[in-house]
Amino acid sequence: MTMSSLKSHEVGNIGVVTLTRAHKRNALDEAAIQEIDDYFSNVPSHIRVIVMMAEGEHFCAGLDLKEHHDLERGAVDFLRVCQAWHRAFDKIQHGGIPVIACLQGAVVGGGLELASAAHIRVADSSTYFSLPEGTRGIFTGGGATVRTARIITADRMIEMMLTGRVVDIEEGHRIGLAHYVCNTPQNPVSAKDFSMQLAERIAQNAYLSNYAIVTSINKIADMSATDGLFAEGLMAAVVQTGHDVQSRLNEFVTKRARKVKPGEDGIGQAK
Ligand code: 1HE
Repeated sequence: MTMSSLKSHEVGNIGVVTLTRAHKRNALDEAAIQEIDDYFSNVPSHIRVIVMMAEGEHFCAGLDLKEHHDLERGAVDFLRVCQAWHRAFDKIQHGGIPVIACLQGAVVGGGLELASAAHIRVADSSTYFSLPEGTRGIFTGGGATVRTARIITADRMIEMMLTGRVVDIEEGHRIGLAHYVCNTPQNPVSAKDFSMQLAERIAQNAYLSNYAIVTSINKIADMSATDGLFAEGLMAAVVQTGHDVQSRLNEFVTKRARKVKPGEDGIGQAK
């Protein structure tokens, strides 16, 4: 499917959605946010994992500053913009399907908010991060205060926003903005290939386990400990009755399952 800022295709049971406004560094205007919302609202039922990538040298330059400038939005207009971003990115984070963001170049402002909604971030070595809102006279509005702060801590986010500095890939990896770094001497595979390999691997997990992982852990983090433990038990009870649990356990019992040992996880050097 091709829209004005997005295109999508499928590789087996993996959905690939690509930002296609590279000439504007994949800046997100109102149409792009609506297209992201549309894609994640209508994921076909056979899709098990989604890889979100971007054309060009930069993943995403954040809010479309030209549109924002030209529209001269008032407070309520911009509140509505933020709510549209929140709706779209909530569908990424809480849609029940694992989403891998494949990053390169600038992942800045709203681009970092978009990446923060994904469950796994795989970065090319060219990737860098920034929250330059302060220097533009605006504030984050696409969920960074909730999602990015949870990843890097509120303390680090405040420092990044006050200075507007660029966080390079080494620091970004260390503080959790990227889970994996690709295209390095240790991990020469491209971020796109690595993302697809991870997607194939994750697609082999039990569907219900993946659903529980991507929907319940973030929700439980918002709950009290008492509510969280209860919700965890309920979620586990549902997952445990999934149709392929017995066959997976049988693989272990009959010594056919892969053992959990260092060097045998098949993930390689990108961690
Ligand atoms: C844009 C945008 C944009 C590029 N909105 N048009 N985000 C920022 O503050 C980042 C602003 N962008 C940049 O710092 C640079 O463009 C990049 C480092 C990302 C890339 O640099 P470069 O040299 O490769 O490209 P360029 O020449 O700066 O830009 C190419 C074109 O993309 C150019 O348009 P053209 O018509 O002159 O060719 C740029 O104007 C356009 N472009 N970035 C609109 N962001 C819900 S609140 C979220 C708040 C935020 O996201 S704040 C962060 C905003």
